[in-house]
Formats: sequence, structure tokens, C-alpha cells
Amino acid sequence: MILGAAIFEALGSATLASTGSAFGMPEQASTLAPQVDRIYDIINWICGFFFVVIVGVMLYFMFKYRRREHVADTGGPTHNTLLEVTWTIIPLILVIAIFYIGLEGYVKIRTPPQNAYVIEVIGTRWSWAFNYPNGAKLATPNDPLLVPVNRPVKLLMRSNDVIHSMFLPAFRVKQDVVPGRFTHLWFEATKEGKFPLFCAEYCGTQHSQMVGTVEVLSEYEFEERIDIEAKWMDKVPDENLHLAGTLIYNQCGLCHTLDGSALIGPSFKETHELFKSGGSRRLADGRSEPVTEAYLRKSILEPLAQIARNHQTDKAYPSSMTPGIGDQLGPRRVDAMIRMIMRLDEVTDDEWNLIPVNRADIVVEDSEDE
Ligand code: HEC
Ligand SMILES: [Cu+2]
Repeated sequence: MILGAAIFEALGSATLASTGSAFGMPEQASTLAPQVDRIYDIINWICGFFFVVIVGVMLYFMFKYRRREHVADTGGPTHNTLLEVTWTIIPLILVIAIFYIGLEGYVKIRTPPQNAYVIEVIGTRWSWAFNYPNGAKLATPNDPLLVPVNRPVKLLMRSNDVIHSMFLPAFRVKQDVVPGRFTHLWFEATKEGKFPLFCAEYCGTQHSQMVGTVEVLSEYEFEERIDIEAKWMDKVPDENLHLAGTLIYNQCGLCHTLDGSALIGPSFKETHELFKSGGSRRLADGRSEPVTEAYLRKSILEPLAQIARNHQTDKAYPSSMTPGIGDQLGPRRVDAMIRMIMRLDEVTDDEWNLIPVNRADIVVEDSEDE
């Protein structure tokens, strides 16, 4: 009786758009979240209910029919039509109901509204890049994914290398990002604030670093922020481009160190020293290329065209630098990275740590903006 009431209540309260998160779930921050939590709750309650019923009856029978002296063995029953029909029909109704609620939610999650705000997402080992319709470019780990509150947002996603997966737990959405095709997901954030963002598909050694934040802003703040993001790079005068590079370096930092230690790729310190001394880089195919500005540009735009060899071990580095990275950055950012590598000694301290740069200090505002 009590159990019956409990499950009834759970189903009932869950059906009225539930307010709190389901058991063990993070905060709800999108319009889809209550629906996902509802079905999760319903399935949990069904499992709990049948666990208690089945295990309860089992324990009771274990006790009731335990072996006792002076009781003759009898053959067990072999067939009971009513019982068998019951234990077939009840689960059948339940799974059909679960399928129906699940399908309803699935269709909703897979169908972005027509008027959704589209953000292009690119997964690259091991960062997420976000391109906005106004030209703003953001990328993890330093930047958040900025989205407006109370407005449907569609992420149009592709991968530059391997399979990644965009996972936004507070919005209850997750979608694989697969090389060679576009995938999408959508959500409508209901709360301003910061929520975690993960890559949920093991994508190589630094997979655990492929995390970030999604920041939900009011419509006004959102427009203002992406407007600044779209314009700042163009406001950096050429003489400050190497400093701007230090603000983008984080996208390369998972593979290129600054202090001389080799990671996935050569340290930028080594590249810088070769550039400064007019040295050459030995390549995997046996050639040697002088490290010039043109060499650096080609390394970024066509990483597979010239695979560098490690100077100490003379082994070729893996050809794992992402071919699309130059397009993703765009010409101005590529220039910034090249200049940062060429002038690395100027943007780092004695230990080759980056000297912090404030974006506001390196941009020049147009006179009409002042
Ligand atoms: C997934 C790892 C990875 C990322 C991310 C990455 N690179 Fe690379 N990079 C490599 C590897 C591996 C090599 C060596 C093989 C080759 O030459 O392509 C390399 C080589 C280079 C070289 C040639 C260096 C030399 O001394 O010959 C340059 C320049 C370079 N990368 C720039 C960049 C820049 C700029 C970024 C960030 C926008 C970046 N890379 C991001 C892996 C990466
Ligand atoms: Cu990943």
C-alpha cells in the first residue's frame, strides 16, 4: 500500500514539471532538463518498486519454504497461465510507457527550433573552438562557451581529427562529434551562470584536459561580450601581434611547451631558437628546412606537408597536428602565433614562462569609439 502510494506520488509529481533535480543529477539549467530528469525519476522509481517487491517475496519464500524435517518433498508447479500472463503483460505495459516518454523526449532533444541561434563548434585534440555568426572566435581552455539565456541555441559541430563528444550535464544534452560529418545539439538555457562542459569521448592522452565552461548571460550582456570578442583581434596593431599570440597560445599548449621539453610536438622554445640562429629543422622525409617565417606558416597551415624530427633523438614527431587548425584560427591569429614564436624571448621571462598580457593593454580603440 505504502509503496503503491509512493510510486504513484513519484509519477504524479514528476509529471507536473518537476522543480528539483532527479536523484544524483546536477542542477537543472535548460528547458530540456526537467523532462530528462522526469523519465530518469520514473525509471528509478519503477526499479526501486520492483526491487523491493521481488526481493521481498524472494526472502519471504526462502523463509516460508525452507527445508524442514518431516516435510515430504513434492514436485514444484510447472505451469501457471495466469501468473505467466501477468508477469508478461505488466512489464510490457511498463516498457511501452517508458519507450513512449523516452521517444517524446528524444524527438524534442533532436529537433532544434527554427529560430535557434547557431554557434559552430569544432572539436580538436584537445580543445573546443566556438565560432559565432558575428565572427567572434572562442576556444577552451581559456574561454568559455558564451550563450544567451532563454533563447534556443543550436551547436553545429564537427571534428578536425578523432571522435569527441560535447557534454553539457546541466543542460542534459550530449552529442558525439565525428570527423567527416556534422552533428548538432540544441538547448535553451534557463539560468544565468557558469556550468561545466566536457568532452565525453576518450580522444587521446590529454582527453581529460578537454573541458571548459559554458557561461549563460543575459541577452544584452551576451551581445556585448561577443561583439568585443569579434573585434578585439582587429584592434591589435601589428606591433602587438606577438603579445596577442600569448592570449591564443593555450590552444597549442597541450602539444607545444615553451620551456624546451618536448610534448606531443616540438617545444616552441626549440622552434624559436632555430629561427633566431638561422638553423634548420630536420624533417621526417630526410630533408632539412631552414626555420623561417614561411616555414612556420606552412607548419601551421599544412602540418602534414613537413613533419619535424626531434633534434635530440632524431625521431620524427607524430603527424598528429590537426590539419584544419589554420582555417579555424583565421589569418590574423595565425600571424599572431607566428610572431609569438619568432619573438618568444620577448614574451616570456627567464624561465620561459609567459609574461601575463592584458588584452585591454594591447588593443587600440578606434577614435570613433572613444
Ligand atoms: C594535437 C597536438 C598539436 C596541437 C594542438 C598543435 N600542434 Fe603544432 N605540432 C604538433 C606536432 C606533433 C608537430 C610536429 C610534427 C609536424 O611537424 O607536423 C607540430 C609542429 C608544429 C610546428 C613546426 C615546429 C618546428 O619546430 O618544426 C609549428 C610552427 C606548430 N606546430 C605550430 C602550432 C601552433 C601555432 C599551434 C596552435 C594554434 C599548434 N601547433 C597546435 C602537434 C600539435
Ligand atoms: Cu575530445
